[in-house]
Amino acid sequence: MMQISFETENEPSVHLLVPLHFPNLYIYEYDTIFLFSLLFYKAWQFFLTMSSSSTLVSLPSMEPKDENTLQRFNLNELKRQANVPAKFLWPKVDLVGTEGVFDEPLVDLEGFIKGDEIATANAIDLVRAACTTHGFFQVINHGVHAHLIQAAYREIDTVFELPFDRKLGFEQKLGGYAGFSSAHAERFSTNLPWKETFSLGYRGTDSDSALVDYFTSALGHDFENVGRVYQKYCEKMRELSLMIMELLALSLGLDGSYYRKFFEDGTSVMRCNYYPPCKKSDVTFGTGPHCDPNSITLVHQDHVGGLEIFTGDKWLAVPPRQDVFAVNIGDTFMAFCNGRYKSCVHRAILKEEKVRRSLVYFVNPKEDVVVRPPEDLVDLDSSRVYPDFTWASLFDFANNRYRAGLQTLQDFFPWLSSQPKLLT
Ligand SMILES: O=C(O)CCC(=O)C(=O)O
Repeated sequence: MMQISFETENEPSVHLLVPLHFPNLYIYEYDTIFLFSLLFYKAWQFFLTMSSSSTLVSLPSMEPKDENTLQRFNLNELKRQANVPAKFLWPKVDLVGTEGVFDEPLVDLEGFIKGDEIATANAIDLVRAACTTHGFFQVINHGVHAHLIQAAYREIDTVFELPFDRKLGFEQKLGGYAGFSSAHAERFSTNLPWKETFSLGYRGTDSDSALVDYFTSALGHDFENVGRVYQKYCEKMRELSLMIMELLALSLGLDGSYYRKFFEDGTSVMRCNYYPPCKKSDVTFGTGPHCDPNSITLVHQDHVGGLEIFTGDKWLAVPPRQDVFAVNIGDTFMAFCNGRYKSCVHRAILKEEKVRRSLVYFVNPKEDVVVRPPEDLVDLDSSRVYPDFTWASLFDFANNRYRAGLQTLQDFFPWLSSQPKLLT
């Protein structure tokens, strides 16, 4: 289930409870007839918006505020308190409990890497089944050394352990994506995630010392080794992501090299998540339910566990394994394959007593790449599920004008059609 909020200047804020993928509508708070009329009106507005580039568009999930009016929260102090500030409380509709454990087979990459045909065919079948059902699978024997993964956790811990004021000194700026963030409170003021993050951009074509330079300029020479480790880690994530792009292409019946070309010089974002313990873990989230706007995401979670995916109308816990990477399909890949694969709905829950960490690598195409499915994936009746867009325009929307959630693409296209300069 998810909550859709409509808010315009002339209308009250109205909330509809909509099961994911919209098979039915359930309603609360307002009179049924009024709501269905409003829904019809909204659908009509949406239609008009899609057909006219001059229509003004309201952005239901948009919440950026003036940076100076937003509060900052030091979670390492707040974690000791029995209650959490109201801004961290999530609406009841989102607080659905975990209903099982995700136990689909792991995708073994060893045979694929070595060129073994049977192992590759097996991997392709697993990927196709997972991506058409929920957009999530886990890979093993991926070629990323356990020591490197452990070093990545250890090194970023030294950043999270810095005094709060020092971390605020390299806080993520509005409109930017790199730096420190506590609860994304520099951007949002409600439904805050209970976590600290440190993010950086990575482009495979940059110099071999780009991340060393980044860390030393943000934090000083004591942090050179953090830069070295993340330089190596991101290189490995890039290699792995290109391998997965190949597997995804094959699983869609395309030439294995089809998607690689869009991602070889893309700017990916590495985000390290640090989730302090939370005494109110039943009413808060580490990361709330959402789909990633980017193409695919490679996630490593530490031994504590907390990653969950939504599939078969249930939230399932993904048991942590130190030897696997989880792969989420994101909105952009969903568009790249004409909706054949689903963008994965996922979240991260908190522990009352334990710190949890995860390493998340968001894979993006080059900014000016036009996201368009290959002809082979456009059905016989020529239906395109999504119009063309550039990654730069979706990134601008999702990062600067909107709060990415469960329906980012649905809200993005009306906005895009109101921006003639951005239309491809
Ligand atoms: O921490 C996790 O396991 C997932 C985090 C996530 O989905 C995110 O940072 O967008």
